[in-house]
Amino acid sequence: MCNASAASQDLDLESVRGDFPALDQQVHGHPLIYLDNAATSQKPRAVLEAMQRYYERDNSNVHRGIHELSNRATTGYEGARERAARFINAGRAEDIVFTRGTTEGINLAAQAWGRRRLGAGDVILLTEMEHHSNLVPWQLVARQTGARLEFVPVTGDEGLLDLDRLDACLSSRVRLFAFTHVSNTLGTVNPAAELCREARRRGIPTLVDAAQSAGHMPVDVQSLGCDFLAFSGHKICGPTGIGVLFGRPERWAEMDPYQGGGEMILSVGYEASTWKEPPHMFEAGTPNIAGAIGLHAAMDYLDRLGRGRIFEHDQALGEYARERLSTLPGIRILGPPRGRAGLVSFHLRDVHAHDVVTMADHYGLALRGGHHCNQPLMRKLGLDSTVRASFYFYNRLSEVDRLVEVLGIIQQYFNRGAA
Ligand code: C6P
Repeated sequence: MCNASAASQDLDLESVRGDFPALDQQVHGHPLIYLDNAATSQKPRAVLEAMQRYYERDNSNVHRGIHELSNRATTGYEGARERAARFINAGRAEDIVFTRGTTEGINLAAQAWGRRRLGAGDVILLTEMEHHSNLVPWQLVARQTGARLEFVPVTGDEGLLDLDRLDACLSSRVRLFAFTHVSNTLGTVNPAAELCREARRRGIPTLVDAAQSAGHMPVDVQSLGCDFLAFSGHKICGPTGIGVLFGRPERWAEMDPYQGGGEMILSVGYEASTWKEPPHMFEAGTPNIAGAIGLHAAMDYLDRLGRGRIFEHDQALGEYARERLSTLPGIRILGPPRGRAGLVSFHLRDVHAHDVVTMADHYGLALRGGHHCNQPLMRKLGLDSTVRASFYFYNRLSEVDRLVEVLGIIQQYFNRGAA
């Protein structure tokens, strides 16, 4: 039996839940049980209030004016950049570029770095468990440059990277290794530091997709040793439309601008222009100022709770859920039995994932069903969809119990129909 109850007691769950207005509601006559945190997390009052305060008092454009409100907006925006650097131990605020989210961060690296640095015959190494956001941008850049993609295999339902193949995969043709820290479908926590170390030993730059890890565990780019790392604000209690791309100074130095426009330039002529240094070179146009301020509040909030504690709580819920779910007949659970992140993805025999999610919604349960933007992995596993329950620090063990109970009701309903 896992240490689920011990971990839950470490967090003062009731007071934490009280910080999240959205959790306190009924859905279809039942108390909401929000288990779709891998898609997006709920937002604490501290984040909502920080954004409201900004719009009510400081709303202005950044870096343009020298009036009081513009100075306040600039201070808030640049303060968020410094906070983001501390959040992932980046060392320098200049190495933080604000993006719309993980997807844009990876596209930025692919286009601004990959397009300039890759050529025919080069290999971009990914893994078989990548989210479409860490696959399609590399497919695009491969088409543009003549590079090709290769993949570190996934072992099967237990969802681990086949590390015995890593050495062969990291061949002399590899110019970049991009991989997810935590799989949004399998719940696997990849050994990111080890993967970066092996790549670095061979002189290969790395990109870590931290969409599912940054808000759930301590993430330190210096101890990971990665070259790029991307994450989204909305999955870590912040607002939508803001994210972070970290890059090492030597990587920024190898890059062309991503987009052109205001804010990123030094001097513009009719024929040609020059641009600022990173990070501003990569932030064309008016940025998401309120988003950055909300993200700042979210990072403060998470670090007050402690991401180490959050990880323990998430893991305990994930393992408890895996154990309880395995008692259901005809269930196929993906991902490792132990050491998993706080999400469980599964398939129920004879019931389509969309039917499960639709029926569960009538009981107030928010789940996700589908391919979770992991179509090639699903195909490899012989599935077209799974149901996914994904947890965060405000979820309770009793919500897992209710999930299992409702799934039992759904199975009974469909089995009666089939009889
Ligand atoms: N996964 C999920 O329900 P954006 O959309 O840019 O904030 O994040 C993209 C992304 C990248 N990598 C991983 C590992 C992810 O899980 C996600 C988003 C959501 O699982 C939406 S498909």
